[in-house]
Amino acid sequence: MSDNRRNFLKKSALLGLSGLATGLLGNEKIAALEHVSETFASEPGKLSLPALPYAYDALEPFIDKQTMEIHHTKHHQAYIDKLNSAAPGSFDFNDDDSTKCRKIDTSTPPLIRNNMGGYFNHSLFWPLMKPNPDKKELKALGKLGDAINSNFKTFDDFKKEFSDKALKIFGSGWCWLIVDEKNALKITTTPNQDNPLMKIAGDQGKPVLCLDVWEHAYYLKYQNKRADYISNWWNVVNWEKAEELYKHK
Ligand code: MN3
Repeated sequence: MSDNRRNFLKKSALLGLSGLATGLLGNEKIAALEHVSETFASEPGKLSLPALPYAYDALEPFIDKQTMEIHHTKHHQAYIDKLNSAAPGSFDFNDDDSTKCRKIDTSTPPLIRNNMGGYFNHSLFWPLMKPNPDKKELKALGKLGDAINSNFKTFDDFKKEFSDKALKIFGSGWCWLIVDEKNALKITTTPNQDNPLMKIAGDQGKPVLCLDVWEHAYYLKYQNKRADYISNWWNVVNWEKAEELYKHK
């Protein structure tokens, strides 16, 4: 079928439906229904896609525009849609996001565990990156910088350990810098969309920095070269945001 023909049929169907609805309900009620559907979209407690704090092409050339756009509007959105469609009662939408993660244990249904992780991890990942055109802020300074130096000897030692662990994740997962219960910094990894707040995590703690090493995060630009993606990602880390997360640990 040609595009013109398809569009014509689509328009006809829409006109037919709205005409039928107008006939049955009148224009005022149609407007009221539209209002209801808007209300549903922003229903309190339901999750919505956080805006990206920069343009899709802002992290070029290290992370490409197409990857950012698909990653944000398709992958991140899909986790949110699946979570919002979870059966009523299976999930408390009124908890804050960290608490939602902290409640996840071995008895949590996979739909909740995977999609809550997907929603939370990406919501954290976006603001932990930013364009750094002047290359002035490519390492942690302040309190986090001091803590990294005392926990890992030097910033380069930290970077090497983080990169190595991210590279070695088998399949899909995330690499994290966390503050553990003893107030120490630790680098850890989680499979799939798990995160260190969850009860099921091997190393539990509060995230300070995270890196998505699912292939969808880099494959369009880097194909199988995960190591190149990781080494380029250091150019777009938002250390101010990491410092903020560390101070509010
Ligand atoms: Mn991802």
